[in-house]
Parts: sequence; structure tokens; C-alpha cells
Amino acid sequence: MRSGTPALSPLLVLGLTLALASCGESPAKPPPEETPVEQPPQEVPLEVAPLDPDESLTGGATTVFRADPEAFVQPIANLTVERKSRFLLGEANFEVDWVPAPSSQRDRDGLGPLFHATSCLACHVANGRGAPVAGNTKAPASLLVRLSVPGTGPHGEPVPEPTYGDQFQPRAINGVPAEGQVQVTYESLPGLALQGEGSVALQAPRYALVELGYGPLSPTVRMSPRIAQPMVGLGLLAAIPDATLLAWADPDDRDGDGIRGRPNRVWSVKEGREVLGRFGWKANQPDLEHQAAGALLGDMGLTTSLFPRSACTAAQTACLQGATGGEPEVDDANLASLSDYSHLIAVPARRGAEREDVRTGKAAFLRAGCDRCHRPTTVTGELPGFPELSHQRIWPYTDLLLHDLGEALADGRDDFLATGTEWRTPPLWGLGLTATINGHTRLLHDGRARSVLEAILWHGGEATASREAVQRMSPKERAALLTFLDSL
Ligand code: HEC
Ligand code: HEC
Ligand SMILES: [Ca+2]
Ligand SMILES: [Ca+2]
Ligand SMILES: [Ca+2]
Repeated sequence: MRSGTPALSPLLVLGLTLALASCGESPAKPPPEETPVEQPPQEVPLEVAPLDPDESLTGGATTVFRADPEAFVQPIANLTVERKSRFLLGEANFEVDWVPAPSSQRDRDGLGPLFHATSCLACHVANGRGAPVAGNTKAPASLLVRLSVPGTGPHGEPVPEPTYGDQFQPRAINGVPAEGQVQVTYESLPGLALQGEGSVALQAPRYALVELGYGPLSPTVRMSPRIAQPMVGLGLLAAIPDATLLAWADPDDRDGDGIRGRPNRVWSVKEGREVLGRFGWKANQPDLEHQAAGALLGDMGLTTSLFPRSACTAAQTACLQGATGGEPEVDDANLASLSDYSHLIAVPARRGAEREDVRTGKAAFLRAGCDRCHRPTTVTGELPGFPELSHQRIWPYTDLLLHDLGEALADGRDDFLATGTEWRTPPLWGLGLTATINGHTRLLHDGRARSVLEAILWHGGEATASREAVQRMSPKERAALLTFLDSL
């Protein structure tokens, strides 16, 4: 059926019939001769959205049909055998533990002196999302903290905190003091009302950097705690043309729907110019190669040709004197393999898209205006070097644009053009597999939400009307919305 004739399946026909019926223009039965004396209160039937024949194919021809704990570690389905080695080499580099220099493992040394984790996989567990760890812990948690002080650097980037730099590293090699520990505590907020279902109390995180290894932080320091993001479908996001993002943007809200959306503009070291930002919670990275090089440096203390200088600040003398594992520590071939791997990880297919309750939830998603930011579908352009990712109809549920989501979610830290209240709309594909892949359901940029419903209830700013629509839904419609989101 997948590539055959687009014949209408019985389920689709049913969907269309139901959709028509819900418009109130269905061929009505003849009115009854006389009104019955007693009639139970009529429940207004919920709208059931029609099924798009393509919508289960989340990543077009790249889609894999997996829903098990390994669903996020698969190469795209249309990768030829000859090109699979690019995926496998990158996968090995993504999983390997780096060690301090000097070591007999020459191609694996150079970790630190300051670092956060010893491998990419340590944070991107099973290629899924991280979860915060409450309390003061030395465990390598997948929550990292970006740091800066007010102002912008020569290329519009945030200005690093003078002593601790642009990222807080909780670990260090022997003989070098670590920067400290991140303490997370949660405070219960007053409940938010849900029509017909009482209320939900969200938990607000409070962060403190403790056991500081290099003295006090600047009094003007800005902190942005962020959790590791899922690794699926990223090559397809890279392949969405700039023109598509620009067409979705509405910075001055010309159409008056209360939704703005604008692209971040960030510095490409490789191209030596400003380009659109796409990756990271604030669209603060231009592409997957920069993202990998940034992670190698900031998270593991590994230099590359893109970022050849170590992440130590002038105040961190022991760090500056630490041994290096080559110049650069990760060569261009290995950096390219990590970028290739990040492009070639498949996104799994939808589950149960044709079900009536799921399509009821889809109608609710559209009615609440979630699709104004979480754009359901688009077509990729031509991505040089990746014919498999080019010209695919995909279902990422994102516009990759920055939106103001309100003060409650704000980190108060600018990141290129992104202000302290703005975040990039995260893709929702793969959302329903979170528990299967990672054994938790923590969501949002710092993992504060404990469930999908909590994530929705944190929406403010431009998304206030959407959140209120969900609060006003009947319990049945709200349940359908969550069932739809679980099918993504
Ligand atoms: C310390 C934990 C940690 C490690 C180690 C780590 N990451 Fe990440 N990763 C994150 C966080 C946190 C983000 C979000 C960053 C941001 O918003 O600035 C992220 C974001 C990403 C993204 C962007 C995803 C998206 O949807 O935009 C990619 C790609 C990525 N990481 C790849 C890698 C690679 C490749 C490595 C190893 C070289 C790596 N990461 C190592 C925590 C980590
Ligand atoms: C104005 C744009 C906008 C609208 C409208 C909107 N969202 Fe979001 N959504 C975002 C942004 C931006 C984030 C990331 C916020 C953060 O991490 O702090 C987000 C995060 C989420 C997340 C968590 C994703 C993750 O990876 O952690 C879910 C789930 C979600 N939205 C669902 C919805 C639903 C359902 C609706 C409709 C009721 C909706 N959103 C409406 C912009 C929007
Ligand atoms: Ca190093
Ligand atoms: Ca640092
Ligand atoms: Ca608008």
C-alpha cells in the first residue's frame, strides 16, 4: 500500500464520512414527527480529522518501522549498502568513550581537561532525550548549563562568563579542578485548572551552581540549563530549504493570529558568514557539523579544525596547561563521520494514525492552533551530499523558528537573535516513543515537564491561546489530543 495506487482505504473513507458528518451538513435524517418527551442530553460529537495518506511516513522514504527501545538508533531506510559505512563509522565515534591524553589509544585521547561527559551517547542515551537529575549529583547527567554575561560578541554570539566560559563543566581530568556541580530542586506551583478534570500542579525548577572550583561567578551571569535532545530525523530538518523557514516566519504578526516566529541567525565558522540557525533549543547552531564540533569542545574538551582552541578561560591555568591529544584532537574525517551519522539517523513511522481516536486528537491539535508552530508537514529541498534526504515529504511538527513562550519558561539568556523568552519549536516526531526509548517522559528544554500534558500547560507567550484551548477542552477531547501526540 505504501507506494501503490492511492486508493481510498475503507478507514480513510470512514474518516471522510465522519469529517463531513461533523460539519453539520450531512444528509440529515428526516425530522421526527413529534419531539420525544424525554431525551438524554446530547453530547456534541467531536470532529474527526481526515487521514492524510502520507502522514504515517514520518520521514518519507527514509522512515523506519520500529517502535522498540532501539527505534532511534536505526540508519535511514533508503541508505544504500555502499553508503552505510558512513553511518557505522559515525556511530562508533558517537558511542566511544574518550580518555585523557597522553594515552596508548592515540585516536581516542584528549578528553578534557574540563569536560561534562566522556561520550556523545552518555547524554543522548539510545539517541533519545535526557532527563534531569534532582539534587546535587556527580553523575554525568544529560543536563548542561550554558553561561554568558550581557552583550554580544563580534559575530552576534553570547559573551562568555569571564571565569567559567560559555559552558559549565562539572568534571575534569586528574589535577585540574572541576568547575562545580549543578543543583536542581523543584518547587510545586499553584494548580492550573482543566475543564472537567480538576487541576494540574506544575513543578518549577530552581538551579544553583555549587562547589565552584574557580571562585565566584560574575554577578551578571546568565544561565541556560538544557537537556540533551533526541537525535532522530535531524538530516531531514537540515534539508528543509531556508526559503520554507522564511515563508513560515511572521515576525510582525502580519496575519494577526498572535503567532510570530522568526528564524535565528547564527555565525557559521566554516562559511565565515551569518546563516539561519536550526539546531539546539534556541536554533543556536547552523548545522550538524557545527553542532558536533561544539559538543566535542564544550562537552568533552576535544578540539577540531572548526574549534581549535581549548575551552579553558584565562583564569583556568591548570586547564590551559593540560596535555592535549593532538592538534586538533579530533581530525576532519572523524568530525565528518559524526556529522554524517547525525544526518543519517532515521525517524520512526507513526503508530495508529488511522485510528478514530487518534484522528479526533488530530482535529483537536489543529483546533487548538498547535500546528501554527508545530507545522505538521513540509517537503525537503536538495541537501548536497545526501540524495537520500532530498525531496522527501516529511512530518516533523516544527517550523524551526523562534517563538516567545512566556516568562515562566524563560531562561533570560540571549543566544544570537534568540531572546531570553524565545525557544525554537521542537519537532514532535518520535514524541510518543520517549518512554520506550528512555524510560521517562520528561520534556521541554530543561526536562521540567513530567508528561506531555505538563509540557502543554507550560506554554505561554505566543502559545497562550493554544494552552487555554487545551484547558477548556472536554476531558474526552483532551484525552484524544494526548492519544494523537502519543502516536507521533
Ligand atoms: C553533556 C551532554 C551532551 C553531550 C556529551 C553531547 N550532547 Fe548533543 N546535545 C546536548 C544538549 C543539552 C543539546 C541542546 C543544546 C543547546 O540547546 O544548545 C544537544 C543538542 C544536540 C544536537 C541538536 C539536536 C537538535 O534537535 O537540534 C545534536 C545534533 C547533538 N547534540 C549531537 C551531539 C554529538 C554529535 C555529540 C558528541 C560529539 C553530542 N551531541 C554530545 C547534550 C549533549
Ligand atoms: C507559539 C508556538 C507554539 C504553539 C502554538 C505551540 N507550541 Fe508546543 N512548543 C513550542 C516551543 C517553542 C516549545 C519549546 C519550549 C521549551 O522547551 O521551553 C514547545 C514544546 C512543546 C512540547 C515539548 C516538546 C519537547 O521536545 O520537549 C510539546 C509536547 C508541545 N510543545 C506540544 C504542543 C501542543 C499540543 C500545542 C497545542 C495545544 C502546542 N505545543 C502549541 C511552540 C509552540
Ligand atoms: Ca582536550
Ligand atoms: Ca567552562
Ligand atoms: Ca502570525
